[in-house]
Parts: sequence; C-alpha cells; structure tokens
Amino acid sequence: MSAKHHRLSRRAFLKSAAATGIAAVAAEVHARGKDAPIPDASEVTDPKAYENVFTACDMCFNRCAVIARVNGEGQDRKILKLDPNPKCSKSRGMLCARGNAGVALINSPDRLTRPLLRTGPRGGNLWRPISWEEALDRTAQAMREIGARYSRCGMLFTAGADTQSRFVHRFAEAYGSFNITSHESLCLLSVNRAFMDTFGEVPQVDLLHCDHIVMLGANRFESLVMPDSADLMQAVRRGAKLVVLDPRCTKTAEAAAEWHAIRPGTDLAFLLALCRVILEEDLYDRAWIESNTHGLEALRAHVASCTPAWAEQETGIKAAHIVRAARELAAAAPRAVVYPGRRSSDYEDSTQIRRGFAVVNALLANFDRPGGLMSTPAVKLRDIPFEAPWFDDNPADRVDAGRVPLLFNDEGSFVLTRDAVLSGQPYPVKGWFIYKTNPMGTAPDREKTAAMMRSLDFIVSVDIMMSDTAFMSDIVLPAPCYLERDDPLFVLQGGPAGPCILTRNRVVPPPGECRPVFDVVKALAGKLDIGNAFDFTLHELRERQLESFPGLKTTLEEDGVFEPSPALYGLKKGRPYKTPSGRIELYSTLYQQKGLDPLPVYTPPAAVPADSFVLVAGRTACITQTQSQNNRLLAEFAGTNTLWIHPAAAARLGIGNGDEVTVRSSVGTEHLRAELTKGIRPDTVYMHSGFGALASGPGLAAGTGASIAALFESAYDALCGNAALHTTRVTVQRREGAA
Ligand SMILES: Nc1nc2c(c(=O)[nH]1)N[C@H]1C(S)=C(S)[C@@H](COP(=O)(O)OP(=O)(O)OC[C@H]3O[C@@H](n4cnc5c(=O)[nH]c(N)nc54)[C@H](O)[C@@H]3O)O[C@H]1N2
Ligand SMILES: Nc1nc2c(c(=O)[nH]1)N[C@H]1C(S)=C(S)[C@@H](COP(=O)(O)OP(=O)(O)OC[C@H]3O[C@@H](n4cnc5c(=O)[nH]c(N)nc54)[C@H](O)[C@@H]3O)O[C@H]1N2
Ligand code: SF4
Ligand SMILES: [Mo]
Repeated sequence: MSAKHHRLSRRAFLKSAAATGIAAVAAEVHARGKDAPIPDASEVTDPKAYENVFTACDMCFNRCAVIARVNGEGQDRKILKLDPNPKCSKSRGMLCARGNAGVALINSPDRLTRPLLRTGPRGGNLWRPISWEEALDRTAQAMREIGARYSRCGMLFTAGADTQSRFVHRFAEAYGSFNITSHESLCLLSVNRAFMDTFGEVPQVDLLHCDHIVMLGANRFESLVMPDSADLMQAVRRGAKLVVLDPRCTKTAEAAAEWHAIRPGTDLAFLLALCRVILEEDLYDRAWIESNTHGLEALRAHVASCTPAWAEQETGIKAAHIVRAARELAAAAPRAVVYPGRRSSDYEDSTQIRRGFAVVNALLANFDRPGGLMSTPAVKLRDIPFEAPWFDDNPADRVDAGRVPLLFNDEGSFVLTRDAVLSGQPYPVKGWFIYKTNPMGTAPDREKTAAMMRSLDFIVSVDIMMSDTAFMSDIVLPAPCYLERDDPLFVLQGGPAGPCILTRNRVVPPPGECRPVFDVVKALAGKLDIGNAFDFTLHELRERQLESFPGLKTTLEEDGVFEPSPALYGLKKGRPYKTPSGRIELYSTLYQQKGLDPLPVYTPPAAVPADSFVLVAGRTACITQTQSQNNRLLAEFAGTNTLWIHPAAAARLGIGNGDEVTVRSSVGTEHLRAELTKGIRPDTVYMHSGFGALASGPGLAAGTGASIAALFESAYDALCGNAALHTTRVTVQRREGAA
C-alpha cells in the first residue's frame, strides 16, 4: 500500500472528519468501503490546508449541492472528501451514499482515458487507441457520409440526463436531424403527459407540509428524489399519514402506516374508486372544484360503476380500506396528496393510469396550495440562443412519428425509434451519437437494442466508462466525470424548498485525454461547417448566465448556491391553467378532440398464467441505474441483485432461499440467486435494476447479477410511446447443477 493511497481505518477517518468539521454521518460510506481508493486525509496536518470547491453531485439526476474538500496542485490535486452544501435548500443539506461515493470515480481503473476505435467485429472487444484528431475526423466523415447517403435525419442523437446534454441537442439541430431521444421515454414521459394534459404543467409536490400521503408505485426512501425524500421523512416524523401501495414491501412501505400489496397494473381501479367515494359522499370542496376544474359531471358519471367492491376484485385491496383511504384523504385535504410519482414506464396504459393520479389530486383541491401539488415558478437564465435555419419544429419528420397520438416532439420514444431503425421505415437511420446514457442496460429487450446497433453504419459513444452501449460502438470518446469539468449554470426546482441555481466547478483534473462533450460537439461542428452553432466558449456562456440575476455571481462564489426565492403558492390565482379549457381538465378536451378516451378508462392487466409471474423493477438506495454497479464504495452495500420471490411460490417450484434460479421471458434468460420474502405478492417477482452488465470494460460490474433489461419485453404506452416495463411475464426455475 503506497503512502499516497493508504486507506484510513474507520476511526481515523472519523477523527480526521471531526478535525475538519465534516459531518460524521457522511463519513460512513468512506469508512466502510474497505478496498476503495480512499483519499489520504491523514496527510493533512493543518485542518485549514484544504480548499473548498462548490459543485453539484451527478451520481444521479438530483444534482445535490456539494462542497468538495481538495488539496494539492496540478495532477497531484486530490479530493479529500465530498460534503453536502448546507446552504442548498433543495438538497436539504444532504449527500446520500452515492453522493459520497463519487470520489471512487476519480481513480477508478475502469475509467476511459483515450479515444478508442473498434478494430474487430462490433461488440468483439478489440480496440485501438487513437488520437482525438483521428477520432473527430472519422466521426465527422461518417456523419457527412450518412447525411449525404440517407439525409441528415439518418443520424440519431441520444443524450442522457445532464447539464451538457443541451449541447448535444443543439448539435443535432444544427446538423439537421429531428431524431433526438433521451432516457426520458424510458422513465417519466407518461406521468408528464398525464399531468400536462390535466393541469397544463407537471407539478411538484409539497410533501413537507402534507398531512396525508398515498404513494402508489413510487419508493421515495430508496429511489431518492430531493427534496421529496427528505421532506417525506420529515412529514412522517411530524405525524403525517403515509399509505403505500406496491406489489412488494419497499423501505418506504416499511416506514408507512399502511402497506397494501396491490395487484400490478390495477392502480387506476383503486383511483377511480377513490373518486367515486369522494364524489358520492360529497367529500370535496365544491366551490374550489367548480371554479378550477372542467368536467366534474362527466367524471361523476364515469366513476359511478367504480365501486370499492369492484376495485377490491381488481386490486386485491379490501373495499373497506379503499373507502377509508378516500375518507382520510378528503379529511386532510387540501394538505393531502396522491403522490404523482416519477418513473411511470410501466404499462401500455400508463398515461391513463397517471391521469387517474392527476384527477384524484384535482378532487382534493390541493393544487397550488401548501401541502399539495405545486405549480412551478418560472426562473430563467440568460442563454446564447441559436436557431438552426433549416430546423423548423416538424414532429412529423421524426422517424418515430405517427405511431402514437401524443408523442413528445423533442424526446420521442426510444422504443419506437428502435423499431423504426430496425425496419428502415419510414426512412433509414444509420448513425448514432450517444452521450451519457446506456440503452443497452436500461432499455427493455437488450437483444433488440443490440440488433439495432448491429444494423447501423456508425456509432460514437461519449462515456466515462465502457458501458455496454459504448462496448457496441465504433468510436468511444472518454469524458470527464462531474468532478473534473466546469458546467453551465442550471436551475433546479425544489418544491417547497424553492428553486435554486447551481453550477459545477472543476474540482480535479480529468484522467488522461478526457474531453467534455461541449468540446467534442464544438470541434465536430467546426469540421461539419456548422461551427456558427457553437460560436462561443463555455466560459462566455457562463458569464452570460451569471448576468441573469443581481448578486448571482457573488452569491455563487460565496455560497455555491443562489436561491431566487419567488412566491411558491397561489401562482395560479387569477391565471388560467395551460390547458385548452384554461381549467384543470378532469375531462380532457385534447383527448376528446383526438378521439381518445377523455376520462381515464381502466384496462384490466392481462391475467398471469399459473406457472408465470409479473416481473417488476425498482431501485436500491446505493445504486443509480446501470452507472454505479462498478463503484467500489457502493459495491460494498449493493454488489449484486437477487430475485425476490414469495415463499409459497418458491415452495411450489422447489426453490430454497439463496438457490440459483433461471428467469425466462419471451426475450431473454438470466440467472441469479433467489431471495425468499413475504414482502412480495405470490404472483410477482422483483429484482433491482442496474446489474448484469455484459461489457468486459467495467471490471467490478461484469458478470454480477442479472440484467432486467435483458428480460423486459419492449411494450410501450399507447398514448405517448413511453416504455412499458411491467407488462413482462416470466417463468422461474431452480437452476439444476448450480452451487
Ligand atoms: N437510489 C436511487 N435513487 C434514484 C434512482 C436510482 O437509480 N437510484 N433513479 C432516479 C430516477 S431516474 C427515477 S425515475 C426515480 C424512480 O423512482 P420511483 O418512481 O420511485 O420508481 P422505482 O424505484 O422504479 O419504484 C417503482 C415501484 O413501483 C412498484 N410497482 C411496480 N408495479 C406496480 C404497480 O402496478 N402498482 C404499484 N402501485 N406499484 C408498482 C415497484 O415494485 C417499485 O417498488 O428514482 C430516482 N432516484
Ligand atoms: N430495467 C429497468 N430499466 C430502466 C429502469 C428501471 O428501473 N428498470 N429505469 C428507467 C429510468 S427511470 C431511467 S431514468 C433510465 C436511465 O437510463 P440511462 O440514462 O441509460 O441511465 P444510466 O444507466 O445511469 O446510464 C448513464 C450512462 O452515463 C455514463 N456517465 C455517467 N456520468 C457521466 C459523465 O459525466 N459523462 C459521460 N459522458 N457519461 C457519464 C455512465 O457510465 C452510463 O453509461 O433507465 C430506465 N430503464
Ligand atoms: S440524491 Fe444522492 S446521488 Fe443523487 S444527486 Fe443527491 S447526493 Fe448525489
Ligand atoms: Mo428516471
């Protein structure tokens, strides 16, 4: 063990943390990561001998505010510790386990450091390091050829959640392709669609001041969303009632007053029955509903047959519980919410299911009021605008257009785009620019994604590690992680914490030859004669953004966060909702015009055959999607996944706890260990997503656990094309001959 990288014992670490005034709780993760390259804080004899750099976490999309404690110069500069920035209200002075473990990205042996060119068959793991000049020349050349041969829409651009993704979008527009997708059509587009079409916007939630929360299909104590996760904890401690409906007992369900193991895919039956009880028993604020909503009588007629007894048949939740849930929600209203949720990539009718969420909230009269759903205050940063002259916003030209009636024009649908690429219809797409997203690990039906990639002429991936997607590419470009680059300023909405403005300042230099994607697209734009789209430096953009508010620059320098503190409630007073009727649409005028069901119509899920299970996905608090499975510190807590299965179902199949099992769907077969638990319905199995990487790149990750992306079939939401992950049925068998 070299002196430079010697590891701290838990006691020594806590002592040094205390000496530097660092919260002991945040030290937990460092202290337990035994094999991790923990920075040697004991070398710092003078507690003042470190510098604070303000930045923002990027271990998930929440972007909690961070203070990095750093010392040294140049290539010797190192991070001693990452701490939460207590001044940031949105992150509630918190940095989660993953946020702490961001330091493990820095010296990870899995980091990409040089541009790589594929030299063998695609996915064959044969690479040659090349210079940046060669990598950019080859990429520009391939884009020129694809543009000339198939039209510029023959290039697909996909960028994940990030503050520099905007540059990839700008690059695509300047190049002249309509085909841009992101992780969003695998995540939350159906919830966005439903709430936009009901309220005219996607609301935030004021859990902090809420007294009664019904949470369906969301897991805020493991799937962290800030400030919701912290605020829910506060609310529960204060005595707010939390009711969780989930086919399995999550950590959120464990902390709730009630957990109901709902039959997967039946949430809308529960919600329609809630509406019926609230309307029939006259439990709503008539004056508020009449002045704010559209379609009350149509809704009343629609839910007349949705009795609690009917909903019990569908959901498996006792009618008496449904009636009580409705009465308790109504009694606490408007400080009561049916939590809208985030990931809604579940069913083919997810948009209609989420319309049900929206409609119940409307009946609780909670919108734009403390303890309810919140309208989003407008906070805008100055920008360097660019209008591509040939890019008129023409959704009909997207390759995935016309398959669903309510496609989001600027996101599209990854699943539908993949089908279009594979079929070559309505036109060929033959090139792919991928930034910071890993569809091979996160899109359903991995084999289909692989087939799509094999069908392309050219693929370039920009990543920090060799993800399975990068692995299937032709050119892989190494990127700096969030601690190694400056980013533009960005606005984050924080619900009851209010919006804030943050930025990322480079904390340490990147390894090897990593370049931020801004530099990549700027250089490519120059080579493709569209350099005018990037006629500025990142520094110039930041300077422009810093002029957006008086005091922004100095406050960011001094505190690392700027909170503009606009009004948070009563924003809709005297203002129309951004819907066709100007009101909250219980009855959707837009859907009626398009010939769709204007009220949320319940579709019962397909029956589960006796020998099969519904497969559902979710998260653990120590893992983010596929991106942290090879983080050494986090692997200590969550190094693999298991198959949750009910003991009764396991007994029927002769499966014991810890046995290796084979899980089969119509598109894939995976192996992992069984975990017997009464915390799941007997007709459902579950595994954490984010494991089962194929690539031989990520050393720690390869071969750990099963890939849920390999098992999920590629169904999609009928209205907006969001992926529908939970429609897949699987069989489970004990794996004979396995240890
Ligand atoms: N630690 C951690 N935190 C994260 C992330 C992460 O990767 N790791 N990712 C972030 C992202 S991008 C997102 S979108 C959010 C996602 O956060 P959530 O929206 O909370 O989504 P999931 O964690 O996928 O949880 C979905 C839950 O729905 C349950 N479920 C499945 N089918 C049904 C059903 O039909 N009805 C009901 N009522 N329940 C059902 C599943 O068992 C699961 O527990 O988390 C964010 N926070
Ligand atoms: N089975 C299953 N599938 C799911 C989900 C699920 O719960 N289960 N959840 C869905 C949801 S909610 C979401 S949001 C999507 C997420 O889907 P993705 O966006 O594909 O998510 P990640 O797996 O986090 O992939 C992020 C990629 O970015 C790379 N990366 C990380 N930091 C940087 C950086 O600074 N620069 C660059 N260039 N690259 C970086 C990582 O190495 C990784 O390859 O997945 C969806 N798919
Ligand atoms: S929730 Fe955790 S991983 Fe996500 S941004 Fe915040 S600290 Fe980072
Ligand atoms: Mo997501």
